[in-house]
Amino acid sequence: MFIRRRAPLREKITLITGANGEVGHGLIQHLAAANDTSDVVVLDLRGLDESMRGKVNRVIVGDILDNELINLLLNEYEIETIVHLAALLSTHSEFNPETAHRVNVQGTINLLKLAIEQGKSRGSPVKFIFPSSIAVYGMPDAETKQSAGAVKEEQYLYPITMYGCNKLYCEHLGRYYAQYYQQLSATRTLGVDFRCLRFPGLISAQTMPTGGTSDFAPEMLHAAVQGKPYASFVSEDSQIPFMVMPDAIKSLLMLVDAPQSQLKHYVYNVTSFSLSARQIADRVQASFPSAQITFEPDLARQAIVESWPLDVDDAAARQEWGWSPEYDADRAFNEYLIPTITHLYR
Ligand code: AKB
Repeated sequence: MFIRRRAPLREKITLITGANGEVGHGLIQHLAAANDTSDVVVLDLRGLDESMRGKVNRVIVGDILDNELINLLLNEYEIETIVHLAALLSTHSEFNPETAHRVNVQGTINLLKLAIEQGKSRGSPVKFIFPSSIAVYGMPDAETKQSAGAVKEEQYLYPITMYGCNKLYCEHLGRYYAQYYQQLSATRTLGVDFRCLRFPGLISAQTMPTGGTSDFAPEMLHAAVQGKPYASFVSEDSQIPFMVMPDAIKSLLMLVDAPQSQLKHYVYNVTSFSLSARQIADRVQASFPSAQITFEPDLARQAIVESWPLDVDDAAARQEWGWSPEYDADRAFNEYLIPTITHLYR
C-alpha cells in the first residue's frame, strides 16, 4: 500500500531584496512598528544591519545574480510578494556600467522569473513591486526642463545614465512578464502582478544614500547636523522633485495594497515637492545657522541632475490608488527631517 505523503506547507513570505539600503531600512522599520514583519525574508549582499536583524523572519546574505539561491527560495517558500529594491544607483552605475547592467537588469530578470515560477506553483500571480526612478527621464535642454513643468509617465523617456536606461528597460520587462511572457507557447503561463513606482530623489533623516546623484540634498542635511562643511556637487539652481522617506514607504505600501481591478497602468509617478539645491540649503541653514554650505558643481554629475525633470505629474497614482503625500516641503523639514535628524545625532 502506498501512503501518499502530503508535502509540508511552504511558509508564505514577502521577499525584500536590497533590504539593507535606505528604502529597505525605512520599509522594515515601518512594518516592524506595525508588528508586520513575521513573514518578511530579506536578501541582501551585505546582510542586514544588526539593529534591524531581529525585526524580520530571516536574513539571507546573498546575490540576486546567484541562480542557485533563487532556486532555493523558489523551493523553500511560497512567495506572495516581492519588493525588489536591490540596485546600483545612478552615480555608482556610471563608474561601472556593465556591473550596473548585470545587477539592475539581469538581477531583475532573475526575480521576475522567480515570480513567474512561484505564480505557477501557487496558482495565482505574485505581486512584484519595483521602484523605478526619475532617472528614466532625459530632458533635452534647460529650456524644455523649465517649460515642461510636471512631466507625465510617458514623456521625455531618453535617460542619459546607465541606471536610468536600466530602470526604464526593467519597467518594460515588468510589463512584458505581466502581460506577454511566453505568449507563443501552447499553454500560457500566469503572469506576474507587476507594479512600479517612479520615485523622485529620496531624503531620509535616518540613513544616508550611497551612490546616487540626488544625494546632494540628504548630504547637505546630514553634514549640517554634524557640524561638517558641505560642498554641493550641483549648482544652486539645480532643481528636481523630492520626497521624504515616510512618504516613499507610504506610497510603496499603498501600491502593494491597491486592488488589482483599480490599476490601469504598470508604472506610476509619485512625488511630494520640488526644490532647488539653494532652497534646500536655505532650509538647512535656517535650522542649523552655523552650517557651512558651498556650491562647487561637478559638471558631469550636474548634467545628470539637469537631465531629470523639474517636477513629475503623479495624477495617475492619485486617481487610481488614492496616492497623496503627507509631507509638503514645510512639513517635510519642520516636522520630519529637522526634528528626527537632530534627535538622531544628539
Ligand atoms: C539616484 O540619485 O540615483 C537615485 C534616484 C534619483 O533614483 N536617488
